[in-house]
Amino acid sequence: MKLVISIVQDVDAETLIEELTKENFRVTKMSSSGGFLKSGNTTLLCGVDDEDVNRLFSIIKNNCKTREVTKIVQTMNIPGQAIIPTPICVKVGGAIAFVLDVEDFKRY
Ligand code: 2BA
Repeated sequence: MKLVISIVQDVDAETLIEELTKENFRVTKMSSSGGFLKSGNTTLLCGVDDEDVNRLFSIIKNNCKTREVTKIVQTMNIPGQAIIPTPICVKVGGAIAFVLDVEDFKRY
């Protein structure tokens, strides 16, 4: 068994969870936020049998889009001079996924 931890954008989360549930995956949703953009995202935990991992990934791929987000960073070109807000563009997602081996799984 594997534990797949996926980090997805909030806008994709509800549809993705619906699709996963329809396909009989079990999902735990956690609210999270990214260290770089400091904005909200969604972390999903899915415990899956090894043979279902690829099917899970194809559902994630089909439901998570890559988007460009503009972040304003404060830059100071010369020390002591004014701080200039500078927009930078970053590509977020579709999804980040970590796959962990599960040593044991119990449901009581
Ligand atoms: P954030 O940390 O808010 O990052 C959002 C996007 O900003 C990233 O998209 C990436 O394109 C860019 N980015 C992140 N750190 C950067 C840096 N130091 N310099 C320049 N650009 C940077 P994604 O890679 O698709 O990541 C989306 C979210 O997934 C991240 O949100 C974070 O919450 C999580 N994540 C990504 N990689 C991770 C990792 N290795 N470990 C833990 N969480 C991760």
